[in-house]
Amino acid sequence: MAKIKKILIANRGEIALRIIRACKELDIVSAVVYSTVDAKGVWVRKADEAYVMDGDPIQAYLNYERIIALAKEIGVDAIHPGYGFLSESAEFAQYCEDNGIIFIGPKPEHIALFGDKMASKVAMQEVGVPVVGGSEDPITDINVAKQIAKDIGFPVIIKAAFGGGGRGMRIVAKEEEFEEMFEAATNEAVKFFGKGDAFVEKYIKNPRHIEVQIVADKFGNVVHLGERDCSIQRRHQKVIEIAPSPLLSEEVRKELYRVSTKAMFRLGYESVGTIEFLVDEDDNFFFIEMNTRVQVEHPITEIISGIDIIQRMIQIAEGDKLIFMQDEIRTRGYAIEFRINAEDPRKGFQPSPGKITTYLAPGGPGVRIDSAAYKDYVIPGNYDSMVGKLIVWALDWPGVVNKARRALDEFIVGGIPTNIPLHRKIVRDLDFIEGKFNTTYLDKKLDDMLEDMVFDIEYKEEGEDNEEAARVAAIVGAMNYMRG
Ligand code: MV4
Repeated sequence: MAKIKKILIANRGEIALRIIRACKELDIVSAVVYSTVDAKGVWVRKADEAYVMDGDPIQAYLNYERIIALAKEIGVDAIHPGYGFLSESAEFAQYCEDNGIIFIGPKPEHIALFGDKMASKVAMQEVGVPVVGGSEDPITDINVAKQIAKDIGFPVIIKAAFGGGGRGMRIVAKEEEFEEMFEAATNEAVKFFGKGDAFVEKYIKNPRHIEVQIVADKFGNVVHLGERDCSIQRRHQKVIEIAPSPLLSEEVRKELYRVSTKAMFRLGYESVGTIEFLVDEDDNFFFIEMNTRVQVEHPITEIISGIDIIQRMIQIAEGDKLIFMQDEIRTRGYAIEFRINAEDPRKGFQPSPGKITTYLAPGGPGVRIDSAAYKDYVIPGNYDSMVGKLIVWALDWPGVVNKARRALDEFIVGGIPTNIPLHRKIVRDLDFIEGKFNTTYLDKKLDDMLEDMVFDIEYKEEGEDNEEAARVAAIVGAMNYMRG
C-alpha cells in the first residue's frame, strides 16, 4: 500500500490539533477544513494547510461531498475524521473509498454493524462475548415488547437501536409503567434518530462502565491496550476517565481482554476501536456497544501504554503491520483524564461559551494537556462545550490522585465558568480516593459537591493580568488545601 503523504482532518478543536501533532511526527502534511466561526482556532494555524468552509458552521464538518471535492482538489491521500461529526458514518467511509481516498478508520461494514446496537449485540454474542439478556429482534409491537419484559423480569431497560447519549432510553421498574415508557422511548428515538427501533434488556443495577481499547491491523493482528473506567458521568456525558480501572479484579480484567480481542479477530475488525462493557456488582460483565472511532479519552491509554494511538491508526490505514504483539505491550501506573468544559455548575451545567480572558495550564511531571484553548480565544457556542482535557499520570493510584489535585489547583481558566471546581471536589472525595465509584457516583454526590464548591469568580474580570490571576489561583489553591 502507498504511503500517506497528506491527510485532511475533517474535525476541529483539540482533536484536530492532536491529529496535526501526529502528522508532524510522521512527516505527513496536514490540512484542515474549518468553519467561519473557527477561523481563530489554534489548529487552523498549526495545520500545514487550512481551507475555510463558508455557510453553516456545523455543516462545515459534515458536508462530505464538499469535503471530498476539496480533498481531491488539494491532493490528499487520506481523511481523518476524529470523533463526532463524520467519524461514525459508514456512508462517508464508503464515499471516501469510492473516491480513492483512504478513510482513517474501520471498514464501512463494521461502522454500520456497530451503529446498530441490536445487530452488534447479536454479532458479538455469536463470537463469544457475553451480552445482557433481552430481545434479539427489533420490536415494534408493544404487546410483544411487554411480554419480553415480563419474561426477563423487571426492572428492564428500553433502548433505541440507533440511539446514543442516553436518548431513547428508559428504565422501567414495574409492569404497569411499561407501555408509557415504551412509547416515550420510541417517540424520542424517532425524533432524534429518525428510526424508532427499540429493544428491551434486563436492567443492571449500579454498573461500572469499563471499556477495552483495541488496535487491529489489516493482517488479523489484534491487540488490546488495557481498559478505561468511564463510570464517572453526568447525563451520559463522561466527565472523568481512568486507566486502568482501580478496583477491577484480575480475573475479570483477563476475561474482558480475552473476549474482546477474540471477537475483533473473528469479525475481521481493523483500525482502533473501543468495546464498552457494563460490570455488575457481582463482577459479571456484559457487552453494551462498540465505538468504531478514536475516543476523547484515548490519551490515558497512550500514557499508560506508551503507544501513540493516533499514529498507529494512521499507520494501520496505510497498510502497516502492527510493530508490537500483545506480549510486548506493558501498561505502567495510572492515568486520569478530566474533561474541562465551558459550563456553569451553578446553572445546571449550562454551556458557557465565550472569551477566555486568563489561561494558565498546569505543567510539570506527569501532566499532559490536550486543548486548543489559549488566552483571548473565544469558544464558539456552535459546538460542544469541551475546552480541553487534563491528563495526569503517576505510578500508583494514591499518587495519581495527588497529582490530579495539584494539577487542578494550578489550572486557571478565566472569563468563562468551567467545571474545574467540580473536578477539584471529586479528587477530594473519599469514595473517589478509595477508587469506589460506579455509574451512579456523580448523580449521588453532585448536590453535596455543589453545596460548598469554590468558584473562581475573580477570574471573570476581563483584562486582568496574569499576575492577578496567579494571586487568585494561590488563594483558591490554599482554600482547597485547607478544605482537605
Ligand atoms: C444499561 C444500564 C443498565 N442496564 N443497560 C447508558 C448509556 C448507554 N451507552 C448504556 N447505558 C446504560 N445501559 C442495562 N442493561 C445502565 C446504563 C447507564 C449508564 C451506562 C454507562 C455509563 C453511565 C450510565 C448512566 C446511566 C445508565
